Formats: sequence, C-alpha cells, structure tokens
Amino acid sequence: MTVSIGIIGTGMIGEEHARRITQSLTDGRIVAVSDVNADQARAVVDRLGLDARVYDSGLELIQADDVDAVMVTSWGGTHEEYVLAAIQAGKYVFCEKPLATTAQGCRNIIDAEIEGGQRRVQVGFMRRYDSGYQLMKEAIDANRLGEPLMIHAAHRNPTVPERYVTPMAIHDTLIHELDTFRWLLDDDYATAQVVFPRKTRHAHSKVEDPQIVLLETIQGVRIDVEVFVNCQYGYDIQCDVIGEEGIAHLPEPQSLTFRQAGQHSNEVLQDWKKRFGDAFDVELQAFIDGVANGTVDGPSSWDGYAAAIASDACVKAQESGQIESIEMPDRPAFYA
Ligand code: NAD
Ligand code: ISE
Repeated sequence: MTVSIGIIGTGMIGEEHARRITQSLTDGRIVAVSDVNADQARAVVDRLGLDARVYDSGLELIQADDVDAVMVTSWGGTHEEYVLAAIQAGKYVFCEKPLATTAQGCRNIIDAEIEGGQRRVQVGFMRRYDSGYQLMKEAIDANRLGEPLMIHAAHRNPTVPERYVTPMAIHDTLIHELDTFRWLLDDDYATAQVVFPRKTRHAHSKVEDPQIVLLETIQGVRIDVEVFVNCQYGYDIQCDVIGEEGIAHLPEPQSLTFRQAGQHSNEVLQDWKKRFGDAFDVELQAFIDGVANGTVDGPSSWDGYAAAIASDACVKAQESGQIESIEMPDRPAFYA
C-alpha cells in the first residue's frame, strides 16, 4: 500500500520530511500541502517537483478524502488543533515535537485518542531512532552498566533566531532530552531545577543562555543537562550515562579526522538536519509502515504528554529558581 500523506507547515523540517518521503523512503507519497504562508507551500511543491494539491487551510487538508495520514510540522503552538482535527477525522498523524506546548494541550489529545479507541499519533521524538542512543538503551537494558546513577548531558546549538526566548530552551530544545532520558531509563521525573550561569555575550536580550537543568527521576537518578543555544562552534549533543559498574558515552557522529597544519582535529556538525538525518529516515519509515499496517506504535501521545509535564515544571523552575516537583499520573492501559 502507498500511504498518501498531507503535510501542514512546509518550513524547514516540513520540507526536509517531504524531501525524504519523496526521494529516500518507500511506500509514502505527498499528495497535499498547506502552510499559512501559501507561497512557502507552493515553493516547496515546485522545489521538490511534488504532485500535490496546495490547500488554503490545514483543517481542509485533514478532511481531504485522498489523505490517509497527516504530518504536522507547523509551529509548536498550532500542533494541538491539527492533531485533534486529524484524530476526529479518523486519520493517522505524525506530529513534530512538541505534541502541544502545554501538558493540558497534550492531555486533550490523549483524551480524544482514547475516545477514538485506536492509537493514531506518533510524536517526532526522533532520538529514539538514532543508532547511538539505541546502543545506549541496549546496554542499559542488558544491565551492562549496572543500575544507572547519573546522566551528564549537553544540547548545544550554534545560534538561535530572535524569536527564540528563554522558555523555548525547555519546550523547544530540552524537550528532546526530557523524552530521551525517560525512554533510556524507563523511569519518570520527580523534580526539576534550572540554574543560570553567567550569560554569553552572543545571546540576544530575550534568551538566558546557557542554562543548566537538574532533574531527579523517581528511581533517584540525577541528571544534569547543559542547554547552550548560542555556543557558536556547532551543533553538539552529548550524553554520558553513569552506572554502578560502567559508563556509556553517546557515540560521536562519524567524521574525518584531520592531521593538518600542526593540528589533529575532527569536524563538528552545524545543525540537527545532518546530526539526526539517519534517525529521521528510520522514524518516518516506521510511521509510514505503521499507517500501512494499521499499527502506529512509535513515541505516543502519552510520551508527548509525559515530556510536556516535565517541560512545564522546568519552565516553572526557570521562573521560581526553586526545585519544582513533578507529578506524573498513572499511564492508561491504552498506552501500555
Ligand atoms: P519553520 O518556521 O521553518 O516552519 C514552520 C512552518 O509552519 C512555516 O512555514 C510557517 O509558515 C508554518 N505555519 C505556522 N503556523 C501555521 C499554521 N497555523 N498552519 C499552517 N502552517 C503554519 O519551523 P521549523 O524549524 O520547520 O519547525 C517546525 C516544527 O518542527 C516545530 O514544532 C519544531 O519544534 C519542530 N522541529 C523539530 C526538529 C527535530 O529535531 N525533531 C527540528 C526542527 C524543528
Ligand atoms: C529544534 O527545534 C530541534 O528540534 C532540534 O533538534 C533542536 O536541537 C533545536 O534546539 C530546536 O530548536
């Protein structure tokens, strides 16, 4: 079966996903696109040579009879409305992170999905499909490190645009770690705290940068994550899991080692597109295959909700300067 897909939001990642579905993956084709900026949608259709209809509104695209599955790649604040509309229309939906910008928004999606009686949503937590993180998960699950005790991590971007403000370090950037660590550890969060080191002169006025997020899980694992989104030198994702009997270090992306002009060096990637390119391929192929088989079982609405609960607590901690507690409700059997 070829899955006919409609994409809402044809900006940076929407175009990337449309390109990989059209040029690299199998069994999916883009039949519809929509963007509040219609010129942007038309430009993507032209650039990729898509045989796709451009819709004036995302809600109209969701209703189209020839759309089997919807991909929501618009700005985070618009996700909830589109995901709810897709569920109500009985369509499968891949939603880029965040599932919604608040935990309540995610809860609304969960309630609608449960009422519909079938899992329809996959959230764009692509790190679960990254081969390096998968090796870490296998090592932890096989007890090769003993019990995990601590995680030291860093999420660094070279720069961010003017519209990026302090809470986005949490709900746009840290949200990846919030999902990844609960998946790696099979645990949830109990508390969160955010501390602000000296501010870099490269950050604009509306973003505090860097930030250090301190998390404690229910099992007592302590996690520190440096979020530094104007680090200048590259896109750099670091993660060490410290266990009772060993340490696992997230593999560095493959790159040439240079010996040149008195230096011994490796290239540092500059953006998430290259760093997680392979993971995006596997993630979207899994979604397409899941739609074709009627079993979408990647990161779920529950995972989006759990990350959002922790994210809300971290944003509160940014404001309060205090250690904030995190209450995670019981997972419904529907998401077991
Ligand atoms: P972008 O600004 O490049 O593109 C977003 C597009 O959505 C724009 O073209 C905009 O016009 C359109 N849009 C905005 N509101 C809309 C609406 N109501 N209806 C239809 N279209 C609308 O942003 P981006 O970097 O592509 O990010 C989009 C989403 O993808 C965000 O949620 C972001 O967090 C996520 N993202 C995920 C990753 C990842 O690593 N998984 C990487 C980048 C972005
Ligand atoms: C962006 O939206 C992403 O999702 C990237 O993966 C992340 O590294 C970056 O910080 C976000 O802004």
